[in-house]
Amino acid sequence: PTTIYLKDYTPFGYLVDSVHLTFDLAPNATRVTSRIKFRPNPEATDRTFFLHGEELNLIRAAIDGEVITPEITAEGLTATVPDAPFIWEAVVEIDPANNTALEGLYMSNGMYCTQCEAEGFRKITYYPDRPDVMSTFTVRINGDLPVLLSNGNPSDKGEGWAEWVDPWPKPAYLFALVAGELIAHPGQFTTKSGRDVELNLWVRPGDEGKSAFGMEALKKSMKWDEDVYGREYDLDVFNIVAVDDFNMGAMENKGLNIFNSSAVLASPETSTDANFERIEAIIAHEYFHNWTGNRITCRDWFQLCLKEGLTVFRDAQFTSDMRSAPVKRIHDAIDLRARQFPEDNGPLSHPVRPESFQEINNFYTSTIYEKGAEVIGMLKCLVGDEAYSEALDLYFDRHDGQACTIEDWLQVFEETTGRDLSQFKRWYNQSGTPRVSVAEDWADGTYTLTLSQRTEPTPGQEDKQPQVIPVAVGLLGPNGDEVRVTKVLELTEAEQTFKFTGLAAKPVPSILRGFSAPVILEHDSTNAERAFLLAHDIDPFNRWQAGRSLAEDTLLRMITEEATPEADYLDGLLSVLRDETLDPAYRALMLGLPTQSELAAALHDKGITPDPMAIWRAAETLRQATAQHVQDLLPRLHSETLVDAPYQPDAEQSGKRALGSAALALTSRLDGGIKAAEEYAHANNMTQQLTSLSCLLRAGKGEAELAAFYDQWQHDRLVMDKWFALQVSMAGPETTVETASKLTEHPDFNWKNPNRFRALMGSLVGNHAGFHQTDGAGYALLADWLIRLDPVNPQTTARMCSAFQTWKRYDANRQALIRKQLNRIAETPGLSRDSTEMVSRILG
Ligand code: DPP
Ligand code: ZN
Repeated sequence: PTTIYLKDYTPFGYLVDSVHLTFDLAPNATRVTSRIKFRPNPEATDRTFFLHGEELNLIRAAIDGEVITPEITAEGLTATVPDAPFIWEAVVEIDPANNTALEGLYMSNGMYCTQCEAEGFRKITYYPDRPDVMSTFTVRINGDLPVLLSNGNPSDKGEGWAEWVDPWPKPAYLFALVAGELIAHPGQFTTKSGRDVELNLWVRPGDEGKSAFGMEALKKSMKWDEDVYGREYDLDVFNIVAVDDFNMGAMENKGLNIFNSSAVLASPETSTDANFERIEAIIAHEYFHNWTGNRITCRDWFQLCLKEGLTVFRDAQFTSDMRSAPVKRIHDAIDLRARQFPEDNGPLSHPVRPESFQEINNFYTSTIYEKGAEVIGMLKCLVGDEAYSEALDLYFDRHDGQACTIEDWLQVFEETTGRDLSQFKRWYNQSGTPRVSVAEDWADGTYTLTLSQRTEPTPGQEDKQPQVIPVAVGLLGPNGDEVRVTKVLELTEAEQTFKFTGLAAKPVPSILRGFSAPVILEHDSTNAERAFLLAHDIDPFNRWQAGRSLAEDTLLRMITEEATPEADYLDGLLSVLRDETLDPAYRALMLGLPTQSELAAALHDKGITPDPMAIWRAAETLRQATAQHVQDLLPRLHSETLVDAPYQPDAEQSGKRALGSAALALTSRLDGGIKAAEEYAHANNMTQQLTSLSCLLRAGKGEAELAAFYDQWQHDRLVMDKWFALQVSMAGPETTVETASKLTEHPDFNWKNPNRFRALMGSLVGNHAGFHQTDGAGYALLADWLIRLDPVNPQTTARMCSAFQTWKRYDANRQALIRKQLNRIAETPGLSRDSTEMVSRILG
């Protein structure tokens, strides 16, 4: 496979003035007729006329009306064209019904739909399929289906056809088409300048009851983007369509967002509180792309974080505003550590702006999205809120309608603040998670904090330079009062010293408040200090972090020294749980433990080879000890968290349910699942149903409930995904692989559906001790299925290969077993470019 480099970027030799497309829909032979106005690009020197095109059957091609015979390869075509404006016409035939890769135009349950990001448009017609080529589109759809949708505004329609005009120039990756039997949930929004926008959320018959929440989330997003960023919507209509077979979460196509049905359909009976929150965030995310992504897009795919990092940052701000900011921040930190840190510290490590790739689909990663968002958070922290707003205004003003780079982005900040961001730019270029270590000194009323930073080498980057790290620090006095309020220390050197003078007593520092930078903090503080912060820190993030660090410390000691659970942790937790002034959602988060995979990473960092079974046992023991320690409080937690009102998926109710669920999980460890069975019997929403069922399964019970759940929900694909996932997640280490393997034989295991595949295989990987079963059966099962899925859907396969990215942490036996599976995948004849790249990077 060829490697593409950022440094090789050159503009395309031609500009596109307009695109006209006609689709004659037929499942196995859809005809796409294109008429495209090109003219030479004065900014380009290379005039090669190459159009991308893959898996297309070219019927006819013409330039200025004259039929031509272009030179065709598997990647596209080359033709000789005039050195003046000209009209390109082509007719191609494609086969949506057999498009199982779900890229380009494909079919899902009888519905036609598209996914063009990153490079799917080239499977629809011949085109310069690159984000810096932007054009207006006119689309005519001929098809015998009631609903025919494309981007932009509807311009005309009749029996069996519809025409759409998108007046905003866009790259081809934002093209979309949907045709099917769909039902609209309508809505309306008036923009701040008085433009009326017709909103529709389209679902398949049967899903009508699941569209109201998404519609409300859309309206809230539209309003929020006006209020906070001054961004108004720019078309007469905004359509969202739910599709069952989809590789990603959702897609921001101009005026026609297409969503994985799991990321938009919601009802109290079928969706959990977590589902509702995620849906609200994804609707916002895709809507926000209209400005950060669509109006201002990326020059090339190396700049993907330009739109994704910024849009994730914006959707996180939105969720913080709609719900609880501290809870959102903690969720994001948990998520970053669980998904991005392993990526950044393993063989798949890459910069937020990569410099090369083979398959861009492999770079829709947590690094580009979530670390990309963290980088923006740090920038905002360093320049301040006001300067951030000013810079964003300038960005929107200056770059509207353009395809931009990270340099353009940083430039607006440099201009508005006068700050030199050349060192800050290392956050975009340097991969790996910086580690910040802390040394303290106390003398004569002066507290001295010495911070040092280092980043381990990552593939292709041996030497790391110091980065600008904003470290938010506050100091607490001996009685728990804050003696120095939060201050952002700018760590720019490898080692730097900060002094706090005039203190009456040695303070306790609260470092990296609000998780002010995506780094690993190495601070050898004592558990007494952590317990002190857990009791007194006024920074909600660090208060939670203190509990988390205590939990991690005690778990690591239990694993390596056969220690018993620390009293500091158990007592601290008990006081937090007792404190009814604290948000229930926050208290629920306090009850969380580091994931077993994170503990494996922490052991590996200490030079200890992690034993997944020992980690599992320690986590179980600590859970059991916690249950016993807080036993007397459990009845109160249950009654305090009862929701005596109709179900609402808002922060308040879901916070109560989260704490109630955590309490139920502990109770089930003491009563063997009696209370969980009662709750299951009375459950009237999916959160409750799923929580109580998982408690039962964890207690080794729940067989009857599991069967009843199946009977109740077998008609609902999204709930069935939960049914598959739950069994594998809740299985004990010895039965995980067996359970997963048996479920692959279940008639409802529609493995070609990405959601179902991920529900089962993703849960297998997520069950740490189960997946890492000593004999390698978990690795083999996953590899079997990756090999099977690859020819069908390379994108989903390649992404799941990352399950093996942490393989070098484990013992020689497991390493050998994993390597064997990686080699087996690598040697599969005809393995996709996607999976080939992933496996070879993981093998290193
Ligand atoms: N659909 C993906 C997202 O919104 C890719 N753009 O992040
Ligand atoms: Zn996005």
